[in-house]
Formats: sequence, structure tokens, C-alpha cells
Amino acid sequence: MRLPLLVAVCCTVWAFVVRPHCAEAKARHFKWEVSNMFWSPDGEEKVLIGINGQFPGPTIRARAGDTIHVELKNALHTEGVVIHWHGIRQIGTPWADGTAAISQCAINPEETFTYRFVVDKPGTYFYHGHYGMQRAAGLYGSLIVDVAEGEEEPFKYDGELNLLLSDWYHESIHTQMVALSSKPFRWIGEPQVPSHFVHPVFVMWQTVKMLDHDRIEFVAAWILSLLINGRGQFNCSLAAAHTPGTKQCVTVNRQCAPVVLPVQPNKTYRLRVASTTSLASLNLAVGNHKLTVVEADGNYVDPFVVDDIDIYSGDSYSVLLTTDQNPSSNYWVSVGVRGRQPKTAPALAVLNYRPNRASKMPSMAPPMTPAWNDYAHSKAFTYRIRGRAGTPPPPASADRRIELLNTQNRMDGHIKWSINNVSMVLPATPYLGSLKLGLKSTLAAARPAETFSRGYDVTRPPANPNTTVGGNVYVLRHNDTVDVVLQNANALAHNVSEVHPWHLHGHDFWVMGYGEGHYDHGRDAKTLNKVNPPLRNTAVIFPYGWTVLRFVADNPGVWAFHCHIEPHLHMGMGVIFAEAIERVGKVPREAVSCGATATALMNGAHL
Ligand SMILES: *[C@@H]1O[C@H](CO)[C@@H](O)[C@H](O)[C@H]1NC(C)=O
Ligand SMILES: *[C@@H]1O[C@H](CO)[C@@H](O)[C@H](O)[C@H]1NC(C)=O
Ligand SMILES: *[C@@H]1O[C@H](CO)[C@@H](O)[C@H](O)[C@H]1NC(C)=O
Ligand SMILES: *[C@@H]1O[C@H](CO)[C@@H](O)[C@H](O)[C@H]1NC(C)=O
Ligand SMILES: *[C@@H]1O[C@H](CO)[C@@H](O)[C@H](O)[C@H]1NC(C)=O
Ligand SMILES: *[C@@H]1O[C@H](CO)[C@@H](O)[C@H](O)[C@H]1NC(C)=O
Ligand SMILES: [Cu+2]
Repeated sequence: MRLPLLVAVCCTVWAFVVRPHCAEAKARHFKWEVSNMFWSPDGEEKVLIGINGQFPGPTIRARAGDTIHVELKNALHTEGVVIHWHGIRQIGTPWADGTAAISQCAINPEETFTYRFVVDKPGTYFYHGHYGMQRAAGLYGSLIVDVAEGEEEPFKYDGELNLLLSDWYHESIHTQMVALSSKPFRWIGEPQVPSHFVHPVFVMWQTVKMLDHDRIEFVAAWILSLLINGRGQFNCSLAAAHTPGTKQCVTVNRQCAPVVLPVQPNKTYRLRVASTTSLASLNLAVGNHKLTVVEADGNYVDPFVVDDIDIYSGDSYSVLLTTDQNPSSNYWVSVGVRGRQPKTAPALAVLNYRPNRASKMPSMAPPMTPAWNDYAHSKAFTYRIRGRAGTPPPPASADRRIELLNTQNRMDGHIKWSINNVSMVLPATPYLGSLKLGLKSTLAAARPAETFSRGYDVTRPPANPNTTVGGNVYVLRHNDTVDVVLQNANALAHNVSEVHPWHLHGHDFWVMGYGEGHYDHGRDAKTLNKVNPPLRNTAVIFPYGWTVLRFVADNPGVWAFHCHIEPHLHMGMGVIFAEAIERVGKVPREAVSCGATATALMNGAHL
């Protein structure tokens, strides 16, 4: 309630005193209902979580400085729900971050909660469920913030195309969650197509007997499709549609038809690409067209030209594409898998140069995205991302360094991901309420470790893989400059180390540098980029590598910092930053009135 008022007051002051034309910040109201519904994202009918009967959810479009109000009604029958606004820093509104058990209580069925927050910075964002694995059940959509009225983007374009990338399992998230926490562990992997499939794709489900390394039991029969704007092709022959004279796929099953992106020749388009995948790391390429990267995670980057972009779960990019190819043809947009041996067919969309006529299948095969394990290609792309001139530089040094080793571990027969040997579990009472009220009983007594044993060999599985669970709450002092060293290592199986995209809530961080092997501060600190590191909210650690991030703890709240791969987070791969709680403003009662906080409030405590 207070925010729009503040904005309005500022605006009035500016209008009359400072600026002749007030950049009018608007309040934008949305009324949403979240419910389960039947849908066929890839041609097969399943139940997913939609918003107002749509999948993906409605796109929010606003201008920088606007206040968003989302009145969210939970119409799921038996589950709570929350929505996280990915990339929005929630400056001064940590209770609107939408993380269950962290920033708020899950909204009960039939109840309504209103999110109010300012979108302070232009960019390409999205929103998604942040309770259990609800994101993987389809609860997501785009959030696009344009520059404030009267301002201009630092690059020119004629039109925009929006691509929200995701992946889709045929098994329900309930089945997935049970599998991930089963004894023995059941991997929800993505077996799907023969290894030698050819484009265009005829995707057939196949039971693949997977390697049984280290006694992890793989369940073969899981199905995963890649989706573009909520649409993919499973067991659907694009080949038929591709044959001249037939439009079989398009007419037989509308869901099988690829997304069509209408363009005019000789124009420049801004492609906004965001990934909210559960599991898959992706690569996007457009046949015959170059891509100029200009934005990453709501921050401008020093422009560079590539043939394809990598995009990890939690990332967003803007790339400029010029329609300078022969306009009598159309072109494929391909989205393929990185970092895991793909058993999933690429997702396809059509760049349609004939926007006023029926779309025609491209005459060329879709571009092949790079091999899944071509890490040199991925690193070359990632290392090229720099802040655009004008990006604020990072503070010259840090006040605190937190080193986070991620390992795969065992606990009483379960498989977990751990950070410094502790696998994160969330409390019954959300942190924002319990910490604000100082309810010590709800907090784990132990302070999590700030580093790990020097001698730990990151190239081998843990010598003793036993782990424990804990809160992993790091208490940060207001205004401290914090360096986080993310250290990757070998998982439980020999010679396996995975890619993990880490996402920070409440902040952008500078990505200071990347390296191989064990981070050695004495040796590696001098290789960090202090000149033009990019600001982002998601950064990847490569297999057996490290990544160093820097941020200033200037946004009081309780913020999650975690691997954005949904099964990894579910298995404990995350930590919590409790930042200057004493400076958090008055927390709305409805955000945190549950568990021990509700009891304390009833007994007269004040938020
Ligand atoms: C694929 O589609 C065909 C034709 O519609 C159908 O006969 C077949 O059962 C489907 N396969 C799977 C695995 O769903
Ligand atoms: C696109 O621009 C080129 C060079 O300016 C020109 O030769 C060509 O005719 C244009 N094509 C279309 C379809 O306008
Ligand atoms: C690991 O934990 C299991 C119990 O889950 C125990 O039986 C085993 O001895 C532990 N191993 C080591 C090396 O501590
Ligand atoms: C992890 O914790 C277990 C106890 O649960 C311990 O035995 C093991 O040595 C620890 N590993 C590391 C790498 O610290
Ligand atoms: C925190 O940093 C900001 C920006 O540098 C400054 O304005 C503020 O006074 C600082 N607050 C404290 C308590 O140091
Ligand atoms: C480890 O795996 C990589 C592929 O990920 C392979 O190229 C390499 O040969 C393997 N090394 C060993 C020792 O098995
Ligand atoms: Cu991960």
C-alpha cells in the first residue's frame, strides 16, 4: 500500500520541481488465479499449473519505475503456492520475493495474496513458482520491463520477439519429488530419443537402459520435452510437415506446429530469451543468422556477435538479429541441450519472413547446436560476457569471502547435494518472520562454514560421502562487500562433474571470474576482472571449476542463493543470506502469519 503512494509523491515532486515531464511511473494491476488444468504442451495431454487458464502464464509488461500489483488467488485444490519474480531485486520489499519458507508463507488454497513491488530496472525477466518443484509443473511466465518513458535503450531495433524456454516432464512433479528422495535414489533423467536422430525430428519415446554407475538406479522411462513459449514436439512428425505438399503436422495437431516468429526482411529484431528449465542447460541458434548479445539478466553487456548462445536455467538474454537473409525462405530456430548427454530432441521455432502469408517450413535443416560436452565452446561464450561501458564497477575489495564447495553426498541411503557438507532444508516457519521477530528456536544453532578443507580433492568423489542437513543461513552485515567463491567438484560417480547455474535473490552480482580446479585465493585472486565484470543474477560453475561473484549487502531481507536446476535445489543445493534483518521495514502480517511467527504475533510480538 505504501509503495505506489511513494512513487506518486516522487513523481509529483519531480513534475513540479525538478523535471518538466515527469517520467510517469504507473501502478499496474493484475488479478491472477493459479489452478491445475489439462494442457498438451508437447502434444500429449497432461495436467499442469496454469494462470487464468493460460500456459505459460500471462506476460507482464511494464516500464522501469512502475509498481506491479499481482492479486494472486490460489485455486489449486490441495497445495500452497507462491510466485517468485526472477531478477527483480525487491529493494525494500523482501516480503514480495515469493520464496516459500524463506520470504513468505505459502498461500493456502482458496486464499489470495497480493504481491506489490517496483520493477526498478529495464530488462528481460520472468516469474515462476518457488515452492517444492512447482516451477517444473508449468508455473511460469515472462516479465518484461521497458525503459522509463522518455528514456532510450542503448541499442536500436525495429521489433521484438519473446522466447521463454522451458522443459517439460510427462511425469508429475509429485512423482518426481518422491523419486528424488527415494531409497534407493531414482534419477528423473531424460531418456527419449535414439542417439542418431536426424532433423527434422521424429521423436519417439524409448526405454533406454542407462549405465548404473555407483549403484545409482536410473529410471529409464522418464520423458522430457523442450518447450518454446510453452510449446514443443513429442512423438510428432515435423518431417511430414516438411515434405513439400503436405502440412500434415500443422493440420492434424495444432500443438505439434512449431512456434512461428513473424519478421519483415531487412529489419533488426530484439530476441528476448529466458530459460526457466527444470533440468536442461540450453543452446539457441538461428539458421543463417548471427546474434549480437546486448543484455544479460536485466543488465546491458558489451555487445558481441556469435552464431549461438548458451542459456542456463535462470538466465535471460537479449540478442539482436538482422533479417538479412534471402526472404523467399524461412529459417529454423533450434534449441538444444548442453552439459548432459541429450536424450531430448531439440525444440524448434520458425523465423517466418512472410508474415502476411501462411508460414512455410524452412527449406534448410535446422542449425545443429554444439555438442553437449563441448565445454570449450560454452566457456568461450560465457567468458566473453562483459559489462557494457557505464556498468557500475565493483568495489575494489571485499569485506568477507564465503567459499561454497558443492558436492553430491549420501545421507541414510538418500542422495543429496551439499554445500560445505551440509544439504539445505527449509524450515516450517518462513525465515523473514522468524528472523525479524528473533525467534531463535526456529533457527539452526550452528553457523555454516565459510570455507572447506584445503585438502579436499575436487577431482574425486567424496572420500566419505556422508552428509547432514541444515539451514545454511549466512548472516550478512549491512553494506558489507561479499565475495562468494563457488567451487565445483566431482559428484558421487567417478569422472562426473555437472554444470550448476547459481541464482541470487535480492541482488545482482558482478561475475568476477572463472577458473579450473581448486580455487586458490593467493594465486587466483589476481586473475579476477575488476575492470568490466558483467552484473547478473545467475552465473554458472563449469565442471571441476570455480566462479567468483561479488555483491554489496545493501538490500535488507532474507535471500535464497541456490542452484537453479530444480532437482538439485530439491536435493539441498542452496544457502540463505540473512541480510541486515534489523533494517527490514515493517513486514506485512499476511506474508508471514504462519508457524511460530503466527504464534508469536498472537502473543503480542510486532513485526
Ligand atoms: C506416437 O504417436 C503415434 C501416432 O499418433 C501413436 O500410435 C503412438 O502410440 C505414439 N507413441 C507414444 C509413445 O506415445
Ligand atoms: C534489403 O536490403 C538490401 C540492401 O540494402 C537490398 O538490396 C534488398 O533489396 C532489400 N531486401 C528487401 C526484401 O527489402
Ligand atoms: C555413513 O553413514 C552410514 C549411515 O547412514 C553409516 O553406516 C556409515 O558407517 C557412515 N560411513 C562413514 C564412513 O562414516
Ligand atoms: C562431511 O561430514 C561427514 C559427517 O557427516 C564427515 O564424516 C566427512 O568427513 C565430511 N566431509 C567433508 C569433506 O568435510
Ligand atoms: C551503506 O552504503 C550506502 C551507499 O554507499 C550509504 O549511503 C549508507 O550510508 C551506508 N550505510 C551504512 C549503515 O553504512
Ligand atoms: C571422463 O569423462 C570424459 C567425458 O566427460 C572423457 O572424455 C574422459 O575420457 C573420461 N576420463 C576418464 C579417466 O574416464
Ligand atoms: Cu545444480
